[in-house]
Amino acid sequence: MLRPIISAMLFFLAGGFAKAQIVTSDPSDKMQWFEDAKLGIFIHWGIYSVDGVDESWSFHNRKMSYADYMKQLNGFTAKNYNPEAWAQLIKSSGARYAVITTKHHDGIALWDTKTNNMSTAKLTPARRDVITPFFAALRREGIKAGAYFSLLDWSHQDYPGFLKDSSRYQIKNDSARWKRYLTFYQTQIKELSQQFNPDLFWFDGDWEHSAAEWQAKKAREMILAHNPNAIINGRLAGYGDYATPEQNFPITRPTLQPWELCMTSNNNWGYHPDDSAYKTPYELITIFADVISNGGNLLFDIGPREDGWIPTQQVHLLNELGKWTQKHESAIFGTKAGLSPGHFYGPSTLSKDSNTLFLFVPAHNTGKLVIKGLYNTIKSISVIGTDQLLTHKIVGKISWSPVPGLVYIDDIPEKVTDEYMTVLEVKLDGAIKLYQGKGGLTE
Ligand code: FHN
Repeated sequence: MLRPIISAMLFFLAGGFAKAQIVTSDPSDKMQWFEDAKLGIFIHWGIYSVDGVDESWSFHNRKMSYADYMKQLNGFTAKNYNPEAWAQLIKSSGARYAVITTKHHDGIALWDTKTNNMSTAKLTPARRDVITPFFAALRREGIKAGAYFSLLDWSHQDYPGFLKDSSRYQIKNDSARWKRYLTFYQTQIKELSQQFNPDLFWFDGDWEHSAAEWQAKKAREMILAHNPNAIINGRLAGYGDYATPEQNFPITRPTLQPWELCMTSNNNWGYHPDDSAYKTPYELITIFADVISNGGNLLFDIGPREDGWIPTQQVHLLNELGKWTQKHESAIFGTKAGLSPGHFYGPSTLSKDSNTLFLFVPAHNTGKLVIKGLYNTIKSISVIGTDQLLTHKIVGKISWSPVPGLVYIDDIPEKVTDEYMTVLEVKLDGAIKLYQGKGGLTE
């Protein structure tokens, strides 16, 4: 069976980079692991982590000169890099996949590309390809491996863009030069395919050109010719498999499924020692719950230092997240999007057979919870990770009306609440059935 072909679908998200759509004719189940994964860890690592400046954007935005930016090549050592420890940390967070920057917009490849000398292997004291050992470590841990790749390359002499508000040339005036660039980036994609066979290609930087200019269809086909199961994110100018909002939480549930929200742990993607605006574990966990409640995945970013050390605050966030995901595994993995807004004030998920509803309640909230429009009979309500059962009552059910009453769940004893988010398991008498009428008694 082939996945349906849905082409030219765009959705726009306030404040985020705008496009995503689905175009696919690949094996029908190739998205399954991704839909079940729920959590991925994003890693922005590159020479920008030497001085702790904005990844690539610092020279592009003229915050520093290109020459000074490139001096960071001399400081990228990877001397404390322990890919196995990274993979274990990722695993312990509960994440099922990881995505690492194999090349950001600055054009410095983290693998030993044969296309030019712009790599950590050729130009930095690290003198090595840092991607191979990481992918191997991830796979040993059973974690899917994703390759972030910037289509645009502000360092490449044949790429039109360089510094903000300027360009090397216009494609229409020098198509031969642009063709050389296309060959270059497509050769790099082939290298990534052949050397690493990524489970996920995570493109970025498509916004500077159209799908036709990028030859996006060809790039997609090249990847799938090598591995028909490879997943491609929604930033290949219209030729990806899923939507990728960034930083901004979609206010309305994305209609295009699956989707993935990528988000920083502080306010930067890469290592930025001057940025202490870290999310708290509570914020991270409530955001994560909100994402899965809406049927998405969270791709949560960390930015290691040039030597491979991961900032303590980021390790702390992943550890706390890990404790929570482990405790609430049944409510997260193997579930699907929960109740649509209006039925419950908060995130929720549903077991795949829809017989169990999971309700996510912010820390220390012991107050009465209400479910609206539930036709089912509740068999039991328990607090995950404890032996606590909760009682409930139905309010306002008229015997002769088909409209269900309101379900009031009795207080959660303080002693069984979770430090971050308590999760209730609500077992139903069958697949969930919801009333979505306007409130009339005979509807
Ligand atoms: O410009 C990049 C940015 O540096 C970062 O890599 C993020 C991650 O999604 N993507 C781009 C902006 O959309």
